[in-house]
Amino acid sequence: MEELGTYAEKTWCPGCGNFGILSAFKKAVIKLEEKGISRDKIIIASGIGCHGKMFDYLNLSGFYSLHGRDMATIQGIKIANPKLKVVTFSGDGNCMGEGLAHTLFAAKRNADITILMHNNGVYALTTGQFTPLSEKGWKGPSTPKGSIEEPFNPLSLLLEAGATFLARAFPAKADHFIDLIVQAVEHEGFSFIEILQPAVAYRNTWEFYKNNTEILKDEPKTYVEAMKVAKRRDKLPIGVIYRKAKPVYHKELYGNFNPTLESLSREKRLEKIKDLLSVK
Ligand SMILES: Cc1ncc(C[n+]2csc(CCOP(=O)(O)OP(=O)(O)O)c2C)c(N)n1
Ligand code: SF4
Ligand SMILES: [Mg+2]
Repeated sequence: MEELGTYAEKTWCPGCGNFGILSAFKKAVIKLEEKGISRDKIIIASGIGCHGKMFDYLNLSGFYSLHGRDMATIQGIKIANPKLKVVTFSGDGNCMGEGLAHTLFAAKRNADITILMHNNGVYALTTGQFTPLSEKGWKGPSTPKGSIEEPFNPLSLLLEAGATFLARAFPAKADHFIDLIVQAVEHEGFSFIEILQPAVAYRNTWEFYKNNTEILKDEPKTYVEAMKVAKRRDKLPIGVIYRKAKPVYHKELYGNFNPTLESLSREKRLEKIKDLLSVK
């Protein structure tokens, strides 16, 4: 566990839900290793925000991306070397605001990536503006009279877009959460976990989620059932909400080819280019 951490000082607020996400992810990496996925094959990325500090605190290879561009970054890494498992830590603003188009298109094409979305319902690092996931009426510095917009529902939105693995997690239910991360990374295709993450400084939701979440007893079997569960609001279901086997983007694109491991020599590339350009 310890060797998965780094020297970087943790600058999250005491009590922040991100601590639980960091600890769960480290434990999930160890479980994945026990299942044969070694840590050098797990590549991480992040967007910009409080969630992005996950990148500083994990001793894993990857790419600290731009705000909203981490979904594109890990898709690029995956198609360059399909042998790798690629995971991004994405904020709700990052994933559903600035980066929404990347997120939706990754789901549409069933890119074989994992998005762990820290849903704190706020642009936390930039001090508390509303995001596309803040509830109507939520008051912050940019919405002093309350947000006048309805939020997106990330799970129903991504289900509609074509996601093949969708789950919701609450870090206080640590073992349950770790198991969901393992399943999401193992899944072949687009996997997404909405993590209910209290941001104590701006939106302290610990008590609310403790009282208003429940572990799903039965995983929905169909798209219609999953949509119903994704839209539930009385109690927020946590667990796997949808899972489906479907061909993945990189295999549809070039079968089992691996551009990194099977790259051609310069001479062979030039030969191919000449061949392509020659008039037949
Ligand atoms: C292109 C671009 N736009 C805006 C910003 C400023 N910015 C940095 S972090 C952030 C908010 C992040 O919110 P979220 O993704 O929800 O992450 P959190 O801090 O809540 O974890 C913004 C708007 C930026 N860095 N880059
Ligand atoms: S501002 Fe919110 S998300 Fe950021 S470290 Fe503090 S509690 Fe955590
Ligand atoms: Mg946020």
